[in-house]
Amino acid sequence: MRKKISLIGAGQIGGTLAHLISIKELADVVLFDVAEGIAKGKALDIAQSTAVDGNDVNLTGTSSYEDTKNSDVIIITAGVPRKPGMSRDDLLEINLKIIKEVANGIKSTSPNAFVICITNPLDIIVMALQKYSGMPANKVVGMAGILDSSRFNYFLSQEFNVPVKKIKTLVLGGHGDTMVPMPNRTTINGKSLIELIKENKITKEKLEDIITRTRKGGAEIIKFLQKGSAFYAPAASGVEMAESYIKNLKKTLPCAAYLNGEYGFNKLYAGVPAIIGNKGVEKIVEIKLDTKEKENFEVSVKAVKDLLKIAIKIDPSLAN
Ligand code: A3D
Repeated sequence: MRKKISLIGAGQIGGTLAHLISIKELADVVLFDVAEGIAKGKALDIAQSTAVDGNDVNLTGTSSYEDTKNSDVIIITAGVPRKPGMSRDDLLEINLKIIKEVANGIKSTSPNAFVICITNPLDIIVMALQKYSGMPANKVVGMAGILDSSRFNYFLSQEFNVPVKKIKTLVLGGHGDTMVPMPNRTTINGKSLIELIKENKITKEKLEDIITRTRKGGAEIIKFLQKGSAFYAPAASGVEMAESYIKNLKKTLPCAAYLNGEYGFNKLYAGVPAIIGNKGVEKIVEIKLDTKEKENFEVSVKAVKDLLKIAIKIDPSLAN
């Protein structure tokens, strides 16, 4: 039987997710949105595109959680995106309310689903989603690290004029301005960035510029678009996580996962490499960080903790 993926939020990312999933024939798709017409309209449009491509999947649109029942995977983008000049954290209050509603909608209808959250501010919203829904922490993850790493990868490919496939990157930490791109773990044609600096193939300053551009990768796109934020690359990243779960690929993917002692942190979500297979997050991969990397990671996690304090002020139940 074909798998079922429900997309909560049928906006820019939700629609793109639906299209990518149908092209890959990964699963049947239910597009859910409070704006029912958008969900139904996009589902119908994409369903008609399957007849062009010959793809064998069903797509439906709805505003009833009943229709998302027994989903294998749920990807959540319900919420409000940033406007120019806004930080991800500015979305906290409104998106917390929305995520509570979503958690109530999915917990009884799809208690066994693998849930991928994309709504910002990511690390706190995924944490709230897990608490509100009571679903197991290994089945509730956030998408951010794949996107941040792919931005770092793309900028490096442009700089070195090397295909993206020849580059391996990793970005850790929270999905915010303190995210931690990892030059020590980044290789281009198998050579580490540190070696490439030594060989004068790139200056430290240029690399710093690329790291800053990666950290501000979302804002750069928002400034161009003026309305809405990035959606193609975020959707592609969400699909990679869903595919690894559905096909039990056990890929190691950077994502916002629940830490229970790993990296020295407890009861907190942060961006780390995690193995995703048919049991959800099967293992958090603990890579040995050097002093500088550890320091940067701690700064990033502190930013997540600070935002959690603000979230607890908004909703004290999140303290438990
Ligand atoms: P957008 O196109 O506005 O779509 C959001 C959709 O959510 C809209 O269609 C709304 O009608 C719908 N919605 C609002 N409230 C509810 C609700 N209670 N239940 C169901 N649906 C609801 O936004 P988007 O798709 O561009 O972005 C969605 C979210 O993803 C935003 O919070 C963005 O900030 C976030 N985002 C995260 C990343 C990460 O890397 C983590 C990247 C890009 C965007």
